[in-house]
Amino acid sequence: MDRKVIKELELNAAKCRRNVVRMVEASGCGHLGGALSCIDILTALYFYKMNISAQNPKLEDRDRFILSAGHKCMAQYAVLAEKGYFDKSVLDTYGRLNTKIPGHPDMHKLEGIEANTGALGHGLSIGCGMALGFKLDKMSSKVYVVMGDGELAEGSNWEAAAAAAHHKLDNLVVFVDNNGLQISGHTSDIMNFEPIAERFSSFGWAVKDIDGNNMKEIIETLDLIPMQCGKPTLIVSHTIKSKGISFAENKAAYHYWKPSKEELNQAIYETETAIKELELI
Ligand SMILES: Cc1ncc(C[n+]2csc(CCOP(=O)(O)OP(=O)(O)O)c2C)c(N)n1
Ligand SMILES: [Mg+2]
Repeated sequence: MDRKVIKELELNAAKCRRNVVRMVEASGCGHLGGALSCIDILTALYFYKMNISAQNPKLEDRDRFILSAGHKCMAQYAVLAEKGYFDKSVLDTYGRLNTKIPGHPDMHKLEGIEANTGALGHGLSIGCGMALGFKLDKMSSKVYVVMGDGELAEGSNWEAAAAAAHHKLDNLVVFVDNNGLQISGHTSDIMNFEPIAERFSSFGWAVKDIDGNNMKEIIETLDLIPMQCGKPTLIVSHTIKSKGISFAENKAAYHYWKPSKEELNQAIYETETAIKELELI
């Protein structure tokens, strides 16, 4: 793997982390933790893997991305802005009345959003339907879904997991952003779904565990897809909630962040320093 490609993607992810902090700065609050744990995955998908076009967001044979855990949407807005889907000044309207970028993604408000999400447990079913439709229409489009580990507690996911295997949806790729935390604590204490990979494997999926904050590992995994012909792919991505902001990492309290001035300044400093360090390499 070309080191330059990885560095460029890491720099994009760093810029996206700064975009997330910018949104919180503008609105005063936001779902920080889950956005920052999955942002490396979204960066890799949008900048490296998916067949999409910011200039032509409705490209017929585009790949589809569904953020099933819709509260992580600052990550998607950050990446879409960096890709040029909209002007970065829109980031400063996050969460405001009539904004294009509300607290959960709305396909009727923003180009690039393929499904409305926020109520957990629906993105996988939507993704299955899309992937099955592409198969029936003999289209090459792939469907990528990002879910949370806490989200796995929604029973609808398991119906979708069975259907995806039954219909041999090898054009469906799912990342579980396995940061170990959900809204109010450790996922293992609230509703344990470990071992996640083994459970999906028993449903007939091709599975892999990765470090979901390691760009090289994400890219190398994306290069393997589809991992098995005739099977949907599940990538259990071990991540750190609030990754990139030292005082917030791995703490359930930063699921939703309403920063003090000091915390905000520290987060701006850390995310800008990360960009500068990567630009020097
Ligand atoms: C159906 C439904 N129930 C509850 C919620 C409230 N809720 C929002 S985020 C969240 C935790 C999700 O945890 P996880 O999937 O691990 O995502 P992370 O917090 O790690 O980003 C919950 C329970 C919701 N959005 N939808
Ligand atoms: Mg989680």
